[in-house]
Amino acid sequence: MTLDPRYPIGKYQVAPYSDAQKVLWISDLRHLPKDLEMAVQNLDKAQLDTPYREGGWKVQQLVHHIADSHMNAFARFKLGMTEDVPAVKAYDENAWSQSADVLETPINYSMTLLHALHERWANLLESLTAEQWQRKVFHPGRNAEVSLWDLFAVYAWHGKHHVAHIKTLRDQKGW
Ligand code: NI
Repeated sequence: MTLDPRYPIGKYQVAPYSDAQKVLWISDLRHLPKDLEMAVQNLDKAQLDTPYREGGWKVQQLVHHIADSHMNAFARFKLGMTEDVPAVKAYDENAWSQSADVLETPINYSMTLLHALHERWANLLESLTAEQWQRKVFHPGRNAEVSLWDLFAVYAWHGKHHVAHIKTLRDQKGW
């Protein structure tokens, strides 16, 4: 079997709502900043400027991308909680990943951001009732209404997906 280097842990999977699944995903979300911090530990500038695969983003971009993505995600959850099926905003993640803040800001700033953001986000998600998990947003990228639960499936996976990119690169390079 050939592994697609873009998907080291596979694509995200939806799962039926359950308390057990929720506890697991919230735990993944809470631990993501620490997991990411460990994945980038002791990487120097040249290593951070290495693409995780040919034609892919550099480690530097991956870290800032997770922050960009999860700031948008947090806003989507808050909108979904407080408005009736709000349209959420799509964004051009490739364009965002080419801007100066991503290319030049040391990654520890996004690490700090992610530690704070994930604490807020996990606390928000822990407060949701089973009914609130079924609240919906309109996702223009999918042209469909998506429940907060199904949205969560994406983000519980998303951080681990990018951490796996970094870990795979380190394994391949022997770093
Ligand atoms: Ni991503």
